[in-house]
Amino acid sequence: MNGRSEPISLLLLVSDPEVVAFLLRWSFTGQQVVTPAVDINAVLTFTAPASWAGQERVTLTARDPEGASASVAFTVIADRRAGDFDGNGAVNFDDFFAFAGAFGTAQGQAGFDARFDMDGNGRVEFNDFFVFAEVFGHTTR
Ligand SMILES: [Ca+2]
Ligand SMILES: [Ca+2]
Repeated sequence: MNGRSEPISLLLLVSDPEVVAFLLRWSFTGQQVVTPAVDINAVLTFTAPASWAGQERVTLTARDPEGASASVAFTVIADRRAGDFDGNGAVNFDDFFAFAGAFGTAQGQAGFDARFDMDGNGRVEFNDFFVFAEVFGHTTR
């Protein structure tokens, strides 16, 4: 992410079409580095320092004037270069094979490489694969 995410229309997430978007109050929990913002058209963007690489789980809550609320959680991944393990500018099968070679390793074991531990929990496992799958196909230049 180059500082700012793709805009996300929250109208797609609102289940009550009778509620006009600008009557909803949006609030966020869980964010630390990223800054979520919702504009008057209920379009959500996340901003973060361009140098930041990582991910955060942000929960968005919409509250309507009657006090009903709904929440949705996002995982914000701030670095699209994540997953380009060989640094060739694309997240493709070569990276997948590198990832697959490290799959199942844990910190301290032979073959462990922190680059493949995409969620930073010390093990290369399915959660990391899901993160990788999300960036698969991206190009970085
Ligand atoms: Ca690559
Ligand atoms: Ca992991």
